[in-house]
Amino acid sequence: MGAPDDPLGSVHAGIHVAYKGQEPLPTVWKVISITFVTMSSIIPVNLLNAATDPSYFTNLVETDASNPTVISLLAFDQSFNSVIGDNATARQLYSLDYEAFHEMGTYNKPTNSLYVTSNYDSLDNPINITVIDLKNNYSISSTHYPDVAEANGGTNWYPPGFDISNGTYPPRLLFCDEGDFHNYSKLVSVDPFTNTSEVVLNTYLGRNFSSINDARQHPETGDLWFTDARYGYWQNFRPKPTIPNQVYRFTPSTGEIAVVADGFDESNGLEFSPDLKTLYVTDTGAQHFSPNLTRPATIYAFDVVDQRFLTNRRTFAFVDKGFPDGIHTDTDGNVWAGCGDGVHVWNPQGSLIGKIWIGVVSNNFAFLPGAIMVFSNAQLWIVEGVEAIGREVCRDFGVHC
Ligand SMILES: *[C@@H]1O[C@H](CO)[C@@H](O)[C@H](O)[C@H]1NC(C)=O
Ligand SMILES: *[C@@H]1O[C@H](CO)[C@@H](O)[C@H](O)[C@H]1NC(C)=O
Ligand SMILES: *[C@@H]1O[C@H](CO)[C@@H](O)[C@H](O)[C@H]1NC(C)=O
Ligand SMILES: *[C@@H]1O[C@H](CO)[C@@H](O)[C@H](O)[C@H]1NC(C)=O
Ligand SMILES: *[C@@H]1O[C@H](CO)[C@@H](O)[C@H](O)[C@H]1NC(C)=O
Ligand SMILES: *[C@@H]1O[C@H](CO)[C@@H](O)[C@H](O)[C@H]1NC(C)=O
Ligand SMILES: *[C@@H]1O[C@H](CO)[C@@H](O)[C@H](O)[C@H]1NC(C)=O
Ligand SMILES: CC(=O)N[C@H]1CO[C@H](CO)[C@@H](O)[C@@H]1O
Repeated sequence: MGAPDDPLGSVHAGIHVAYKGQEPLPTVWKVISITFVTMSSIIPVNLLNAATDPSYFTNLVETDASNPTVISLLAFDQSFNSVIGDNATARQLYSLDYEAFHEMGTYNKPTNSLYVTSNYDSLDNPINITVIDLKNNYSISSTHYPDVAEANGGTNWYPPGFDISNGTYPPRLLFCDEGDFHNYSKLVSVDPFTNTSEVVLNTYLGRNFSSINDARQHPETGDLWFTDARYGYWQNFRPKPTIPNQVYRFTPSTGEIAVVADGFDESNGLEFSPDLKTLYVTDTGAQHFSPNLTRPATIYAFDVVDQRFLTNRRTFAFVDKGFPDGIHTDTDGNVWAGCGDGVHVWNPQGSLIGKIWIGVVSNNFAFLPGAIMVFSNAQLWIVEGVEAIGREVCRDFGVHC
């Protein structure tokens, strides 16, 4: 793990692995390295120079992709300084020998922890839920929950009957389970305080989903909006798909389910604008588990009509590096997505205004009050002193914004 000659020092932390179900709860203590990398101030990008110099960005910032330790804030537009915060700083929290930090990144107030899914490894080593304890120096542990086979994205979950908008924090997490050769792909509700779970949805009226990828709950209707893609099939842990890649809307109180958008290569992340009038959907078609750069690496925007339908599909952004995966908006309507070299940020008009650059893939990230945690699989990074406020942060953390 950490380089033996690590000049920045390292600490030892314990990782507690709790496997649920019939199995006992083995505890595995591992030595990990926590490296602190202080960041440079915001680096301005000269777009006119970049327009005629294909190597401009290679020369601007670089990192060792096999052991990334650099994190930079790149301003493609001056407005990025006030969005990220003039005094924002960033550091690496973890560099592990397995990919603990991949997707989700949902906060649960009763446990004061952030829930992150690990990357897929093998059927013998199923995807972990990595629990980051925010009250205890970001210490991490790995766990599995009943009924959750191979989790990917997810969100906070207010079951029917809970008042979503009254500031009561959600007691449950919703996991998008990609499934495997035996288990359905499904939405599973988990109470991380009691470690109990409940299957919310595992079929489209009798037909199987392929690999449910990510979900959001509409904060006014309570409907779950989610995407389905083929990654379990591409990664050889799901059967051949029998349904297109689509966006669905599910009403948990009645069981009604509808397809609201199709025509994707790989429908992946999704997120509402803060005024709930726009839905953004990322298409990661450029990656089927072999990359193909002529397929989509695109964020599409739709108008949300009557809180139920999508119209006016348009190309919001095409990313210059990798593909846009997990996506979140802030309270000013800026759109943030995990991409091939870090987190990219667009204003609501679709102009790229900045990047949290790490030089390697970031599949997702999470807004905390005044901070952003960036997931790059084996590494976890934090940007502190952030001005932008995540769309759901005030509600989820129960803080006044
Ligand atoms: C940033 O730091 C400078 C110098 O310490 C300080 O004057 C300024 O108020 C800070 N800005 C914010 C937004 O905190
Ligand atoms: C789950 O976590 C344990 C350590 O806590 C690690 O050994 C294992 O490889 C992880 N599995 C995955 C798929 O990340
Ligand atoms: C948190 O971790 C840092 C880095 O190892 C250490 O300096 C600090 O004392 C820790 N704080 C607590 C409260 O454990
Ligand atoms: C919010 O709504 C829930 C469920 O309706 C209720 O139990 C709770 O007391 C409410 N909280 C506040 C602060 O109004
Ligand atoms: C649907 O998935 C279940 C659970 O994996 C499986 O038993 C069933 O055969 C699948 N149905 C079809 C039509 O593929
Ligand atoms: C739930 O699991 C966590 C580990 O993720 C453990 O710390 C906690 O004690 C468990 N709670 C119960 C009620 O079993
Ligand atoms: C890349 O994808 C395009 C569009 O699907 C396809 O026509 C092309 O054959 C693919 N190229 C390779 C090398 O697979
Ligand atoms: C997490 C989970 O529900 N896993 C199940 C997958 O399917 C096998 C075979 O039916 C079960 O034994 C597992 O419990």
